[in-house]
This record gives sequence, C-alpha cells and structure tokens, in this order.
Amino acid sequence: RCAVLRRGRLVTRITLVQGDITEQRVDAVVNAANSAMLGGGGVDGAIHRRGGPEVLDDCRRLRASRYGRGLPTGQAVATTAGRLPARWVIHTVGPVHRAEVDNSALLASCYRESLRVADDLGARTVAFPAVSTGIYGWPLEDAARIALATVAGAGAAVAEARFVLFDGTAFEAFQGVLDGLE
Ligand code: AR6
Repeated sequence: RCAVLRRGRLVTRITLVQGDITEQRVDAVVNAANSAMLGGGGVDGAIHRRGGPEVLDDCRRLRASRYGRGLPTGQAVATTAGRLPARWVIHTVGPVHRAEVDNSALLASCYRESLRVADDLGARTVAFPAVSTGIYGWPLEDAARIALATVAGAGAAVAEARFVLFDGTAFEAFQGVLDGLE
C-alpha cells in the first residue's frame, strides 16, 4: 500500500508504504536505535541482522570516537548499511514516551536531525520507521502527527522521505494524519 503527499512548495515528497524497512531500496534507512548503538530489538534488531557485522563495527567505532557516552536522544549519525540494499544507515535515538513529561520536541528532533545527516551525505531517498512507537511506547497517532509535520516542514533537499510502517494499524494511523496535511 502506498500514499503520497504532494505539495507545490515541498521539496521533499512524503510517501507511506506498509512493509519491512530492511527491504527498502533507498539511499538511507533510519534506525530506531538506542544510545548504546550496539543493537536491540524491533527495527534496530532487524537492521543489524540483515545489515551484518559491518554496521555494528561502524557503531563501535563511533562509540569509541565521537560518542563515548552514547548517542544522545534526538540526535542522528550515519554508518555503512553493510548488506542492506541501502547505502547508509542513519541511527537516531527516539525518546521513551512518558505521560508526565512532554518529549515531543525530542521526537521531532530525530526526524530533523536524520534529514540533516541525509542531506550531508547527499542521500536522495530516505526510509523512516515510526520512531519510538514500538518498545519506547509512543502512541501511534501522536507519533505520526509529529513525524509527518516535522518532515513536511524540514525543508530538506532529500527528494523522497518514505515512511515504512510495519503493520496495517501503523499505516492507517500515518495515512489518516497525512490526509489531514493535504
Ligand atoms: N520494519 C519497519 N518497521 C518495523 C520493523 C521493521 N522491520 N520492526 C518493527 N517495526 P521499535 P522504538 C516497527 O521498537 O519504539 C530497540 O530495542 C514497530 O512496529 O523498533 O523507537 C532499540 O534498540 C514500531 O511501530 O523502536 C531501542 O532500545 C516501530 O517500528 C528501542 O527498541 C518502532 O519500534 C527503540 O524503540
């Protein structure tokens, strides 16, 4: 399934697909990582499994050089994509959802920073997962609003930002919000 947002002044075309992010033929895939950058479950586990040891090696090098204390929440950094069809993995760390604190600026920052890294790399197509909506517990519809509004307003040079939603519920949540933007 696929949905597209077209707006004249938009540089970046936003598309939605239902599927597995590790199968996307794009320049860069965004990983919903954690600060340690050494793998985990969900998207992170799938990317490291399919990307292979080169991805982890690059992550370890980054931990040893720039991110001794881990990649901070809301920031993004690129590594090789190893055996994935993509060229780069852009790792970002989403905030854990908490009822008592508003972390939405950090979630928006994940998308903005990932696009900035993608632009620096010269990536034309970027696939995003629904950051923070799995293990980190963010409600889908709210996460979709933050993700889509941030990417639509980022003014990035990337030609296509593709949201890859794992299941029908996530796809429909994003589609509902996207329809509201059109
Ligand atoms: N392709 C696309 N989407 C997926 C895939 C996939 N292969 N697998 C899961 N999803 P999550 P988070 C969806 O948990 O909430 C890890 O352990 C999933 O249904 O991957 O940011 C990290 O190491 C959900 O909608 O990321 C961190 O510790 C969305 O992707 C922590 O989880 C994000 O779910 C990050 O948690």
